[in-house]
Amino acid sequence: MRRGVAWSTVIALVLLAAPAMAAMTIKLGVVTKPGSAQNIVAEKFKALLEERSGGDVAVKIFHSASLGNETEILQQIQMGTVEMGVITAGPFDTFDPIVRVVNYPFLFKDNAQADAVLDGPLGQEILSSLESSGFKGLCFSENGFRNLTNSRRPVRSSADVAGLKIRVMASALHKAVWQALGANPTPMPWPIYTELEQGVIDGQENPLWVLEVYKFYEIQKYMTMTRHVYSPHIDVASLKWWQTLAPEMQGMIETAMRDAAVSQRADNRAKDAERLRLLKEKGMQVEEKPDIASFRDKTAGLKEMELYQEPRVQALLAKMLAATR
Ligand code: EAX
Repeated sequence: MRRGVAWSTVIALVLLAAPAMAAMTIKLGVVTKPGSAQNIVAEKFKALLEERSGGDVAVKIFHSASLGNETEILQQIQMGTVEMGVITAGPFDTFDPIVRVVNYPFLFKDNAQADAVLDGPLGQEILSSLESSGFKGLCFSENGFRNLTNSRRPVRSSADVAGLKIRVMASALHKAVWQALGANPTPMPWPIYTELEQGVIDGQENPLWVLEVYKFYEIQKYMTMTRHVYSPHIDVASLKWWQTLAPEMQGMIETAMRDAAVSQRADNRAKDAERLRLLKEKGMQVEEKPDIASFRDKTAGLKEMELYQEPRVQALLAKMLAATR
């Protein structure tokens, strides 16, 4: 008898403690690990949406490449087997060349300008364009401005880049940028610690948070603050899945993702000064004032290249350049 009472109490408590059963679970993929920029967006989005939907919607985050690399996550989103993703803009350019416009070297002069353009009508043109390749583009969060690191030598001007083996994302544009700079660019999906450690590649380029979260200060002695490309994430949903949702649900998801993105961008920027301090303390030799003109000169011809020749891509690049000059 005593046992029976105890069990029913336990069952009642378990039922009370169990969260309301979600009516829908959204699978969301990011390639990077907890603590990364993508994961911070994903976790904020999850918290906001689960709370605002009163538990009707659950978000399950797949991180650390558990769904594959960024190109593979995007393929699954296209097919609708994964509903959402927070994905670096770079690898999108094999799906839609319009994305090369945001990754154009030295396009944005600072964070405020990137926000103004990407949150405005020009950013919207990119998000809308993605529908033709099966993505519902929701908004932009950020990786941030990308800087060059390498294990070989200090780099002050573009001449010092000559011959360095630099890992680049799966993006024709990023490859072209480093070719123009005289490096030997090698496309490779994330993560790349082992390849750097073993010397398969000499260097890579990414924002400051990556060097901290992935401990690249252990294996990359030199950093140059090139800020050559502003690297957003594009926060997307599967268009196929999106079209099955009621307008209220679409609105709730869209707002939660936008709020998550705005909060992550602020968080990322607020941490940069401390990260720079930490990286120096860990022994990285940092060139804070490189000869940016030498990098700009060598990449100035990119807009004339085949990469940008599709008329709608060229037209948007011209508008972007006008809006940022
Ligand atoms: O955060 O592959 C890359 O270099 C990306 O920047 C990746 O998201 C690392």
